[in-house]
Amino acid sequence: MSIQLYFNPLSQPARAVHAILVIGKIPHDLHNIDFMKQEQNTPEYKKISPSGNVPSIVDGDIALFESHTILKYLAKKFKLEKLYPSDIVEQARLDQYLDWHHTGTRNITLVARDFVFYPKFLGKPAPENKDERFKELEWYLTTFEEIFLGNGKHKHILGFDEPTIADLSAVCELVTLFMLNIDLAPHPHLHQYLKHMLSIPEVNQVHQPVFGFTQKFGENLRQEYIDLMK
Ligand SMILES: N[C@@H](CCC(=O)N[C@@H](CS)C(=O)NCC(=O)O)C(=O)O
Repeated sequence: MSIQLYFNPLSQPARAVHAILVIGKIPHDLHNIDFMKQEQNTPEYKKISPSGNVPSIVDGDIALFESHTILKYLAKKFKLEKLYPSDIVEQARLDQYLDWHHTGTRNITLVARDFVFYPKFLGKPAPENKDERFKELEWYLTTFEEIFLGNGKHKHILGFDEPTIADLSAVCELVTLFMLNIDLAPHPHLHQYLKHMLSIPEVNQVHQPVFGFTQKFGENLRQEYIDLMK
């Protein structure tokens, strides 16, 4: 039976789940949830995802929301050992990133939401603490490079030989930097990491819609980002 994925291609966590389905060659059907039509808040959808968020999946009798829960479930169910090893120590190491992500890397989207998406598409004024929020974001980017990329020593998060679900979650979030147009020059390890992750065909594939969106709506896009969106 195919996995039913409820998603939106512009959603970072939804792309991460889409990526594991494609990488793992897991049979699946995609159901686009249109935020403009508020489809995430219908009573019918909330039976699947009570939080009213994407991604969510239905697998036979079970419905799940929260991307990291779904990524772990799919990796375990389909024995995608490299993406989420069965060894509990390796799992715990990856869980460190997955937990940190929600209040760490995820800040990229929160800043983009408040300073780009809401003002641009909903006409909502941007908060006044722009300098503070961008400074805080810089701190998270530096911390990501230091702790999780070992300041360039690691090709993948925490030095795993192959990409893991931590990398899938991270790269989907990092791509939102493009809309923020943040200068990557002070973050060479992050730049290198993005280049590598986006060269993985399946990861690149699930990003094509968001690349189209970014090229259409991104303002004064930096050449480094244009080069990454191939
Ligand atoms: N922690 C959740 C975050 C999910 C989330 O924030 N999804 C957003 C899209 S990126 C959403 O569905 N938003 C619906 C809304 O804002 O109404 C996860 O990792 O799955």
